[in-house]
Amino acid sequence: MASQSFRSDYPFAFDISEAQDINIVLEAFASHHVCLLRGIFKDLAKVQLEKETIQKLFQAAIEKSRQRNSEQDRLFSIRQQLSAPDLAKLRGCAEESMLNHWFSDNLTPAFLQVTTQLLLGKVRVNLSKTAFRKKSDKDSFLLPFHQDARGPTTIYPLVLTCWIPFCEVGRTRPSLEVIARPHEIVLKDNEDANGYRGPEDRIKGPGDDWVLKTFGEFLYAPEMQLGDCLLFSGDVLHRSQPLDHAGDRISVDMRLFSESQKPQKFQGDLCVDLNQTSGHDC
Ligand SMILES: O=C(O)CCC(=O)C(=O)O
Repeated sequence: MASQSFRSDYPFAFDISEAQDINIVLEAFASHHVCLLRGIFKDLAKVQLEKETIQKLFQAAIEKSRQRNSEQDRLFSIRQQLSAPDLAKLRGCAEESMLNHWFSDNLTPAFLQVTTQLLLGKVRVNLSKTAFRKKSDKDSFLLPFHQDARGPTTIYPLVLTCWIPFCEVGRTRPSLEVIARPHEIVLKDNEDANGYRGPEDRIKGPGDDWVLKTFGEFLYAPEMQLGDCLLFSGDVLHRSQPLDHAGDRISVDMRLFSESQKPQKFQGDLCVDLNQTSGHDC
């Protein structure tokens, strides 16, 4: 049985390192649309040792992804006409396939099981949407409340965000704050509260004051460390924890989706299978 986390004030927190039964996690996700999973790596000591390498891999992959994106803007009009192999060449990136190996080698079977069940299919990761955040990256370090994607009307999400800190967060380094409340009473499609135009309006967002006033009682700012992740569906309002004098923080946010339900907007992005070894275009 997945054991309830030591933080009993987070009704959505679970240690899955030795999980036999993930139903309890799935039930919590169905009601909160967010789960804090602890023990997501098979061998924490190994991950601790590899941290620096992983960070470099991510940084290189993200840098290449940014270059590809500006190239992509330029090529946008002709992109539709490119064949799949040409697109693959345009996007080929050794770091991304190495990261792909790394995730499949290091994540626990329980993590794969939870994500597979939530997405109702084989899990793919959109690496083009992944970010590795550091304080020195001033433009994107602390984000206000926003949603990553509009959720569908069922309880099952098309896109899951998987947020993994590579250091302790929540006290001196900013954690991720989430509004954990049932889907049907979170902002609806096209709702225009406080000028919020939708998920694309990421930086403007609905306004932190408005979110806190409206949903403040559901705000959680979990303390997390290496080996934990926050998994949530696209409709969940979240922001970087606004800590005073926040220290450097390294974290990764990945977008997971089901092979059988690829979101249109991921078309052409570089995606990898969570439990296979080669990268492909979406
Ligand atoms: O890492 C953070 O502080 C914010 C990440 C985030 O909210 C996002 O990328 O959607």
